[in-house]
Amino acid sequence: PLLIFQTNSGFMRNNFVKILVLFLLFGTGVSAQDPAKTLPADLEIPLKYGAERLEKRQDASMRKFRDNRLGLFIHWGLYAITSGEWNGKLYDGPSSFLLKSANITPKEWMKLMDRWNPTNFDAFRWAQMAKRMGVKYLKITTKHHDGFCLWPSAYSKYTVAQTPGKRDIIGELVKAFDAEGIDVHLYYSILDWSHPDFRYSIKSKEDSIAFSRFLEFAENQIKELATRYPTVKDFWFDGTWDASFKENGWWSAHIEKMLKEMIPGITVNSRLRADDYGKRHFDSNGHLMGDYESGYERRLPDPVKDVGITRHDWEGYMTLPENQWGYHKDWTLSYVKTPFEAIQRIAHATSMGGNLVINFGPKPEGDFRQEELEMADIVGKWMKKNGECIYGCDYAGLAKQDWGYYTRSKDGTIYMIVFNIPYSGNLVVKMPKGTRIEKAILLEKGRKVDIVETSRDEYNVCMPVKDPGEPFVIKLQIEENVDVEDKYWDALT
Ligand code: JFZ
Repeated sequence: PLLIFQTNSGFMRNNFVKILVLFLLFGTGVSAQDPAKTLPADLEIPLKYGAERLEKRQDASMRKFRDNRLGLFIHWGLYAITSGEWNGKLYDGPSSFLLKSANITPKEWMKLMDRWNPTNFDAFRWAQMAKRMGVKYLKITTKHHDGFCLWPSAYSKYTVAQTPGKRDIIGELVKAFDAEGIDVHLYYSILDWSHPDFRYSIKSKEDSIAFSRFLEFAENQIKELATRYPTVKDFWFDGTWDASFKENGWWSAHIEKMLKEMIPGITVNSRLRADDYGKRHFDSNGHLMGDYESGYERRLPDPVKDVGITRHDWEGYMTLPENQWGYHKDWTLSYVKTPFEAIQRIAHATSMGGNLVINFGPKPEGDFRQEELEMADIVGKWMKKNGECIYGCDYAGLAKQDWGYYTRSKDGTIYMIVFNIPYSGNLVVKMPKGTRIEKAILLEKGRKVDIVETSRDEYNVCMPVKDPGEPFVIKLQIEENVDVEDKYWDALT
């Protein structure tokens, strides 16, 4: 019936049916849908503001973004001062949402600017910590939802320039991280709680006019950031889930284009984007918008069910306590992840072709808390020893096994990142037909590990007797295009 409709009906009706099909296929869910669900080309609807391309970007900047694999997120702003507390009451939600959860007016909130004076802030010390941690890029909040800007924006009165601290935090960070060879990515929230022209939805002509002014303001700020800090490698947009924004998909496409003209090679996250029909991240035809999917937040794709995501670049985000981005004075309110859990997420992300970004929320004076320094230290030590299985590595195309995660380097080496050792001591590896494991080596010690072929294309990699006490890596050298010899176990009986 669909085909008859398509050949006999007019354009509008034709598209109506397609949209109906799209709706049935994708529903209205937002981010991180199953990316394997794309449409037969003849069912696609024409989009002016949809995906720019169907394949991964393969230029040098995108390859650098991908090879980086591990990043550091920093959420810093006035919420570090309140640190989850208002009028003697402690709020257990994200400290960066205090304005909302404690019902504070923007005017009252911005009085905190008088107390912004991070005397201990030293961008070079931050960059050195990042270097020790082994992160290859920094994502820094230029402006979070409250509207306070960490750079002296000419378009807002709520900026560092109007505080006792005065210093251009973004400028100092870009300089220090550039000097350490760590890429800088700028976070920018479109959602703005203190701008009078911001609207959640457009209900009247006045709303429409105000929101147009708001989009002009945001564009000016984005342009200003790209002009002031032209060495940055990425813009990461947030706060794009409201109806007002979704109705203006054209603007998100325009901003992506503008940034790519201003800074050649720049990457932009999918969360910036909405299409002609207000569909976010993935357009109405199921194609990824922006350069990488940024919907994996505080969770990661399932290693078995979600392998479809390996067709895209993506980035996942992890907070130390549950959903705590900015500094919160009380970390007993939720579980706090340990460094080994962070390392597991790093391995998990790389094994599925994604990046992982670990979030820190510095104190108002500019210091990191003890737990963060410890995280940086342990992750950094592990990355120093084992980084070769993460940086520049990707999805290996092998079936997930219980002991941990596979990654593959550009030269075809397979890495086994081991988190669980079975009682048998044997780590099972299933290789594709026509390949053979030539050699297994403990990455850290360079020592050979025994391998036994247990049935066709299946091996036991025999665990070293001594437990290394931390996640460890075995390197597999693979021989490809092997002639398959007949063996007695080929018989099925
Ligand atoms: C947003 C912010 O609200 C939060 O403060 C932080 O900056 C984070 C990086 O981004 O929070 C989100 C955004 C998207 C989802 C969840 C939380 N999501 O898509 O599931």
